Amino acid sequence: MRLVLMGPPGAGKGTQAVGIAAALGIPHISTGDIFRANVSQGTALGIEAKRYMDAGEYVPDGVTNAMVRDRISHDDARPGFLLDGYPRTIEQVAELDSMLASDGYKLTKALELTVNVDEVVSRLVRRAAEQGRADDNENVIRRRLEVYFAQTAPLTALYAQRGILQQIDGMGTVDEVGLRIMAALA
Ligand code: B4P
Repeated sequence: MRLVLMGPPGAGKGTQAVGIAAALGIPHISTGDIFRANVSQGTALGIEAKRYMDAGEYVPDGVTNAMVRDRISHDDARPGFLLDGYPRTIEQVAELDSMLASDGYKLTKALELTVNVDEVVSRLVRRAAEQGRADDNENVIRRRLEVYFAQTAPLTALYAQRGILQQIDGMGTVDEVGLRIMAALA
């Protein structure tokens, strides 16, 4: 299975991806997690990514694409993978297609978690209080949502045209959403 998990910030991508990847025995590859690990280690990639993340903007495609190309070339990703938060732009979609095509593969499914805006804002505000993530303050959350709706939401139409989009209701408890996802993948 070669899967992508999409949805606005706070939709539950990172939350659900852990369980899906474990159930399917494939690695969970989160571009946000890789950026945050680099930020905390103070690498050159982390220093560059932090500028964009703290402002709620996307890290430039060139940087993100190279990072994903490298990650999915690792042995553990040969049988399949779950990409969480990638692709987020048209250029990333094209780049992912080319990464897969060079090995003779295609995406199996694009899963989109749908949630209303009030719910995602309240989840992220709650996470800000619990974890203090730098990009979870209210102004940055608003900007992340704008960027998502301008640049990423339209991508789901591309996957719908290909017949691989599966929309999943992301409202409800973590367990309820998880059961819906596993039913969609069965
Ligand atoms: P991400 O790390 O992907 O952050 P996110 O969109 O906010 O989603 P996340 O996975 O963390 O949260 P989730 O919805 O699971 O990206 C961060 C930044 O990295 C981006 O803004 C960008 O700058 C950069 N970046 C990443 N990928 C990029 C790319 N491809 N191109 C360019 N830049 C990129 O959960 C949110 C909260 O909701 C959690 O606290 C969770 O506990 C809670 N929650 C989840 N499900 C719930 C439920 N059912 N009920 C109640 N709470 C729930």
